[in-house]
Amino acid sequence: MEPLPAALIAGLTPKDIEVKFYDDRMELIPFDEPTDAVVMSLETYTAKRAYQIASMYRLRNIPVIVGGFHASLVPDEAARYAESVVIGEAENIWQEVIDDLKHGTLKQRYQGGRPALTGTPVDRTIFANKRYLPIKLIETGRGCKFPCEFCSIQSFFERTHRMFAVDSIVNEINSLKDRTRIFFFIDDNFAGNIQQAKIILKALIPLKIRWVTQMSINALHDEEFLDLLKKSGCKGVLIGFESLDDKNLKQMKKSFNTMKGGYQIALDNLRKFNIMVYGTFVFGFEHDDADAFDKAVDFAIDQGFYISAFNHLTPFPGTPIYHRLKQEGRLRYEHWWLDDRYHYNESPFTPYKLTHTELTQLCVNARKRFYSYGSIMKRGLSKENRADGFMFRNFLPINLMHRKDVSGRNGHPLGDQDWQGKLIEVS
Ligand code: B12
Ligand code: SF4
Repeated sequence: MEPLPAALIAGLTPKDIEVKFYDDRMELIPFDEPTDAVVMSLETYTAKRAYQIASMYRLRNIPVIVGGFHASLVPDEAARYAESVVIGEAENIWQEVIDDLKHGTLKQRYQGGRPALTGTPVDRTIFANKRYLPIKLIETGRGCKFPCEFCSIQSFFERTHRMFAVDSIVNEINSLKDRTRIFFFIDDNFAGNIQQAKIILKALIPLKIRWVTQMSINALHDEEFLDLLKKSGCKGVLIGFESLDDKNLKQMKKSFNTMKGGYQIALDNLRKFNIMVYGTFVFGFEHDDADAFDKAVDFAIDQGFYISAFNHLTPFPGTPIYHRLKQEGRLRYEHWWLDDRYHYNESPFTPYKLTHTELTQLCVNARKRFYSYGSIMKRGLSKENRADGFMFRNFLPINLMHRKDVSGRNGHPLGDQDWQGKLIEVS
């Protein structure tokens, strides 16, 4: 998918500055190309690769500026590999960074604020001639007020939630909708403010678009909201179920998941509107034993989820769970995202009732069962998944793609394993 942070930074950059964008996932970076500065957005899974890239530019004395979730949550680490670290949101601070860069006075740290979300300067022209999925990413809000212990969002946004101005959302969609089959509203929680979301939904109805998003389950108890969701063209929602065990939910501070009678009632409410569900589950919490996986897969198949994710808990740095697992002595590698011994899909911590290898394997088994041909057939024939022609046509390709990825990333290193260089710190 098109990476929105890059388009946003490009859009914020004054027009007298020439911007070139390279997507390291799909093209080679021409490290010899002349440039005055290099800018990167860091997530925890991409941090190691970003530091490798920064080291390549350090050899040429070109300043590297980083921002994003990972850089904001562990700025001291990021500052070891980048001349300048921007903490938080870019909008209110980027102009100052550029001015300092022009005057040779780049600071080591900048603190972004909480910009008013009145409009979005996203510049998607940087994606021209690159082959991305035909889905457009749109922000309609930022953050989430819930306190889930494992989630980077509550750490980064400090449990705040804001929505973009309705006009700016409508204008952005209108400028893209002729070239777009489906939109992905990438909000952390589209239902973070249900009353405000209803205003946006009403404004979307005349646009006649298809869209999907992610939201917390409490919204499924509001019938008016669900009705508007349907009328506005929403085809599917990602919902973080995480666990079927109340004790786990309580410990991860996500007990609100089972409010008003629990999952079954919430899903029955949604089912009336034929909106598909992407259900996500996380394993390795204190009360998870080997049975937890089959229970979750049975549930996901019985509910006819369009797709589902079964992942091990990941202690992202800067989250409360990272600190708790560290205190409990459960982290197998303190900085797993940089540790050469750590690989994709491996549990970076020692779980409670399972070994770390069992946790990894049981997640793979769960995915295998959920994406087995029998399960795909059963779910594909369910009423909700057949209700919409567009979603039904895509059901099989999307499920087969996930089937291929059941263990596809297992054992892959983080960063580029063929990279021959050495990480070079800022001196
Ligand atoms: C869309 C999305 C995806 C898409 C990817 C889309 C793509 N283009 O490739 C999909 C669904 C594929 C995906 C996958 C994953 N994702 Co994801 N994803 C998101 C989501 C919802 C939106 C990202 C986005 O575009 N935001 C809009 C931009 C504009 O916002 P932003 O990145 O926050 O940028 C702002 C600031 O951070 C800052 N900023 C950012 N970069 C920079 C750079 C500079 C220089 C500056 C100055 C400022 C700056 O300014 C921006 C504007 O204010 C975020 C949540 C979120 N709110 O961002 C999670 C999120 C980034 N994903 C996350 C995760 C965990 C994953 C997965 C690992 C999940 C999994 N188990 O497989 C995978 C793998 C990702 C990987 N890199 O390997 C986590 C990352 C946590 C972390 N600590 O790194 C997030 C934060 C969600 C969460 N709940 O914690 N994801
Ligand atoms: S509801 Fe979702 S986005 Fe909000 S804190 Fe919990 S996991 Fe994160």
